Amino acid sequence: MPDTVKITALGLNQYVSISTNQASYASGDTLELFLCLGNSKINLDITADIFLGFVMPDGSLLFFDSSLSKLVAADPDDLSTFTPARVNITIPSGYVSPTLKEANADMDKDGINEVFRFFSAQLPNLIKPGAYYVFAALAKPGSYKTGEKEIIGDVSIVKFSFSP
Ligand SMILES: [Ca+2]
Repeated sequence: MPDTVKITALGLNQYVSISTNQASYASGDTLELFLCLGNSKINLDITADIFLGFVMPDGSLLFFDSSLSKLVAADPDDLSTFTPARVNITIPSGYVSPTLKEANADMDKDGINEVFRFFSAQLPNLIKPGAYYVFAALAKPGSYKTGEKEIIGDVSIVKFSFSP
C-alpha cells in the first residue's frame, strides 16, 4: 500500500511532513494543509518545538500560532521573532501520526484517509498572486528564542502558486 510506504518513510531523518491539497489555486479555491509526524523505530525519542508557516511571494514569513488558525508575521533574519505552533513536544521512537483512525483527509484521493488536515480556508482574491511555500520544521526546544538555528531533521517545504 503506497500510503503505508509514505508514512513509514517518514521518521529516519524527517519527522514532519506538510502538504497541500493542490499545487495551484485561484480565488475561491480552498487551501487545505495536511500534517504527518513520525519517528523511526531505530531512532530515540526526540523533543522539539514545531514551526508551521508560509513563505510569502515577497520572502516574508508567517507562522501559525498555537491555535493553528492565526498567522503571525516574523522577520526572516531574526529567529527570536518566530512563533512556534507547539513547544516541547516529544515524538517517541516508532511514533506515527495520524493513525488510520485519526486521519481525516484523503490527500491522494484513493478512498483511504492517511493525513491529518489541520487547516482549511477559502482563498480570497485579496491575496497577492505568486509563488508561496508552506513549511513544517522541528527545532531544539527554545532554541529560536536565543537566535540559534537548531533544526531537527529535514524541513518539509512545499511550493504552491496563487493567481486570482
Ligand atoms: Ca489516501
